[in-house]
Amino acid sequence: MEKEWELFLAPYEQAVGEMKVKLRGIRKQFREQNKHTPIEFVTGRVKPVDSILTKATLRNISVDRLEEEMQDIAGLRIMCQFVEDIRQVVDIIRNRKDLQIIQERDYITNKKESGYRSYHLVIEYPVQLITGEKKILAEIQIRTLAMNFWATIEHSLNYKYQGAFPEEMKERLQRAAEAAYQLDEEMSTIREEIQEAQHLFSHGRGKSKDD
Ligand code: 0O2
Repeated sequence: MEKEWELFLAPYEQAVGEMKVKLRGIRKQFREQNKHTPIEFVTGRVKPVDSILTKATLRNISVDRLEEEMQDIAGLRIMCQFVEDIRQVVDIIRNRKDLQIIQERDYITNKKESGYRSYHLVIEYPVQLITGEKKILAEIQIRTLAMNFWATIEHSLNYKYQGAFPEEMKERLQRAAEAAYQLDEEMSTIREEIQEAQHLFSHGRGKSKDD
């Protein structure tokens, strides 16, 4: 059984690895050209088997339909400094020739009831295997650092409460989401000044090893 899962997940592992390199490459190009990079950092993961099974049960997805119906077995996350950067990242991804966007979910304009905000792209990505090409689905979540802060905390609390938040906690989280939204708004208004400062800073300090 374990071996079967390993084989099933191998193309997803490959896709996540490749996509991380490619998305980090976008950041690198901006840095090399001394431009503000719309990508602050990138993470990626393959959904653990127990989470796949839990989600499959919740959504009534049979195990032999996972490839077609579970869109986030391969997951990438792109963090941006400013809300405006999200649009730019989406445009860059739209123009790529090595993947195809098949769905977009804008939880920024339409935030979730929990307070969750992020821009989701479901893509079809071809991986080259020794048996030939295989197209897999992957989900890219694009969000600001403030949205990510909120989502990370809420996700761990969700784990603790198994989604059944006490009313007070739910309200606190909604208020925190609102505060994160306000922070993004404030940052946007001073964005140009921040960018100018960053430009001066990056010229003065040289490049660090993970730039
Ligand atoms: P993980 O890997 O634990 O993060 P639906 O949930 O029905 O609206 P669907 O098909 O699951 O729709 O896709 P959606 O909503 O576009 O993406 C689901 C993923 O978005 C979740 O993955 C989370 O990563 C993130 N997400 C969505 N809503 C919330 C939220 O309220 N709080 C937080 N913290 N994250 C959210 P999973 O499946 O939870 O897996």
